Amino acid sequence: MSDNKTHDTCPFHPASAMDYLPLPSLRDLQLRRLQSIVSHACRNVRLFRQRMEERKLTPDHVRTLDDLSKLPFTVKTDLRDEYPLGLLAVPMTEVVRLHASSGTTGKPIVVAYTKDDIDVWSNVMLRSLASCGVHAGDVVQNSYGYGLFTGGLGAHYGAEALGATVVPTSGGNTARQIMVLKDFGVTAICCTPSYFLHLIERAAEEGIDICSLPIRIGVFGAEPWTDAMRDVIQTTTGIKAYDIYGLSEIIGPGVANECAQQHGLHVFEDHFYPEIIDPRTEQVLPDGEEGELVLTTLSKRAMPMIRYRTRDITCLFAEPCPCGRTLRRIRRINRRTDDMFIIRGVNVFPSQIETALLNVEGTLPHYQIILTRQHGLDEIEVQVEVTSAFFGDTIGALEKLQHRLSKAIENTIGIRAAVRLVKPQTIQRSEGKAKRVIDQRTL
Ligand code: DLL
Repeated sequence: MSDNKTHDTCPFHPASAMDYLPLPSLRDLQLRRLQSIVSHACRNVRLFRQRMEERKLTPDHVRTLDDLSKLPFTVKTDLRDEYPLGLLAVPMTEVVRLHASSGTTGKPIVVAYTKDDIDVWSNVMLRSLASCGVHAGDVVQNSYGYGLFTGGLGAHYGAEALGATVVPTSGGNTARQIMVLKDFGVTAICCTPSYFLHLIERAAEEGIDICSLPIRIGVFGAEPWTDAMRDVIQTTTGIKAYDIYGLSEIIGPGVANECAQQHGLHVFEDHFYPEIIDPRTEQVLPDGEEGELVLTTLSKRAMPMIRYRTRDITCLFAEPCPCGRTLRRIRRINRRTDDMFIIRGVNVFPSQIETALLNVEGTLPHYQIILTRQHGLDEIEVQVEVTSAFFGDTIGALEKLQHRLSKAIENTIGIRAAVRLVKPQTIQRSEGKAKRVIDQRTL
């Protein structure tokens, strides 16, 4: 990493005190909030009340945090079925904001916030940014999309609450983003990791070396990205790249965030209670075991989510973090139960391919996976950009690289993939979440 930038400790923000709450107080707070939110949801959300009645449960059955495991799950299709606002738990007069997440198919899901919910969101976003080392006086370029997507406004309110200066560039208009990055004294940026890679590339084309700019922090999320991708970003720009996680159904960004250790994301457990379940048996798994993350909102009033199945795969680290936060951490999320594809009977996640590709010298972090079916047989082609230096090399050298990549993928996923090396800038760039897999198989 470049040593042009200082990554020193930053002033402590009082709101971050909740990150260090002694465990007995935290568990006590969680239980009180859980009991209150379950009563609220039971009183005001028909679907939840019905499901509780079917199980012969009342809010009084929640006497300990472990009792949470008796409660019914909520899933994404519940939000679709109740479109737009069937899960609303307060009168519309108390709703100050709606967001929506489009997903890949069909109707969007709509989420609602009261004024207090917006304050909770700003609080967890403030704490997220603070745990990445952002502080008052920082200039934050916010390139998450503003609009129905939660990224833009979520990061905006958090950065303002922290006392930082926000530059609300939103997504897109890359030339203007680069101008802002260069001219406005930007010290931190919020965007998807794939869009930041695009910014790095475009800046380089304009002869701008990000290492020489004051920017020192990136707060990247909304899509999976690997440690290999983090290494690329940190070494080419000298910034520290932090992972931020969240989802619209729970609040937006700010459900969990990395600290300076960059080893797992602390869940803001005073507001979101995490469980890990086996997605098949739906049983709760012990800390450390991998499964599907299930989240319960402990404070959100407009649209409480009880045991929401995120489909994100991770595990909980219960051991204390050297940073001193008492909040449990989740492992970085690079898989969802629904982004796995099956090719010739083998389960594959795009992140496995990303790690294999980026460990081989000469590749760029831009790739796409194309799945086809030819004569009844599934085929996988991985298109990956290679550096101009490599591309200008001899055919022999390119063939060697292709072979090395194909081997690296085979060693990781156990099946052979066709690798197509493409010139820099060939694969379509995204301004928001990158699309890694194109499945052309007709099933
Ligand atoms: O992506 C909220 C967000 C905005 C998070 C900005 C972080 C930064 P949705 O559009 O509802 O909300 O998508 C949520 O995106 O269930 C994950 O599958 C994925 N996701 C979000 N953050 C990460 C991350 C926003 N850091 C879905 N790593 C989630 C991996 C992530 N996947």
